[in-house]
Amino acid sequence: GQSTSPTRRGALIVVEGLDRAGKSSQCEMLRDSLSRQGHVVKYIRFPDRTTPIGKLIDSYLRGSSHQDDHSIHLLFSANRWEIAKSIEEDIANGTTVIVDRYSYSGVVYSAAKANPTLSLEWAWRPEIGLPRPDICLFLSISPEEAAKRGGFGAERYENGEMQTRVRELFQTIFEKQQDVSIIDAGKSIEEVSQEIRGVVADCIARLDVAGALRK
Ligand code: T5A
Ligand code: NA
Repeated sequence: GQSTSPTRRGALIVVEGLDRAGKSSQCEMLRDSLSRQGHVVKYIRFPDRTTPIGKLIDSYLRGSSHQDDHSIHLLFSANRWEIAKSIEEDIANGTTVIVDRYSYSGVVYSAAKANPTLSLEWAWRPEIGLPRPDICLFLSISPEEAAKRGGFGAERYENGEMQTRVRELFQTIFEKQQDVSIIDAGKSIEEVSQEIRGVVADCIARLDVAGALRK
C-alpha cells in the first residue's frame, strides 16, 4: 500500500504501561496486524538485555548485582542510545518501529525510588534527543485487574510499594504529555488490541496527511 512507499517514513510507536498491563502481548499483535496490512514493521523492547549494557541491566534486575540508582538509570538510557541510530534509520527507510517500554519507563521507575538526588527532571536529561515517538500508547490497568494476572515475579521493582509509586508517576507525566493515548488495559486482549489498532491507524493517517517524507 501507500504507507510502504519508499518516500514515506515509518512511524515510531511506543507502548508503555504498568507491569502485567499486557504490553508485550499487544506489541506482538500490533506488529502482526500492521504486517498483514503491508507495513514493514520491527518490534523492539527495552531493556534490550542482549547487548553488553543490557547484560548489566539484566543482572541488576534479577538481583544478581548492585548498582547505584544514578548509574543504573544511565545504563537504561545508554541501552536506548546504543540502538537510537538504527531506529532512526529504520524509520527513515519506511519501517514502522514498535517499541515495548521507552523513556517513560526509564524516568518513572528511577524516580519512583524516591532518591533525593534523582528527581524526574534529573531522570529526563539523558533521554533528551532520543528518537521522538509519533504516538505513545499507555496501557493502564488497576491494581485489582493486574493482580488477577498472577503474582509478582522475582525481579527487582516487582513489589507493591514500588508499583504504587510507578503508577502515580506514570499518571503525573501522562497528564501533561501530548501524543499519549491512554488505553484501558483491563479489557479482554482482543478489545484492547482493537482499540490500539484504531489509535495507530489514526496516527499513521495523520503522518500520511502531513506527507511525512523520508528525512
Ligand atoms: N525498566 C525498564 C526501568 O527501570 N527502566 C527502563 O528504562 C526500562 C526500559 C523490566 C523492568 O525494567 C524496568 C521496568 C521493569 O520493571 P520488562 O522486561 O519490560 O521490564 O518487564 P516485563 O516483566 O517483561 O513486562 P511486564 O511484566 O510489564 O508484562 P507486560 O508486557 O505488560 O504483559 P504481558 O503481555 O507479558 O502479559 C502479562 C500476562 O497477562 C496476560 C498475558 O497472557 C500474560 O500472562 N494478559 C492478559 N490477561 C487478561 N486480559 C488481558 N487483556 C491480558 N493481556 C495480557
Ligand atoms: Na513485557
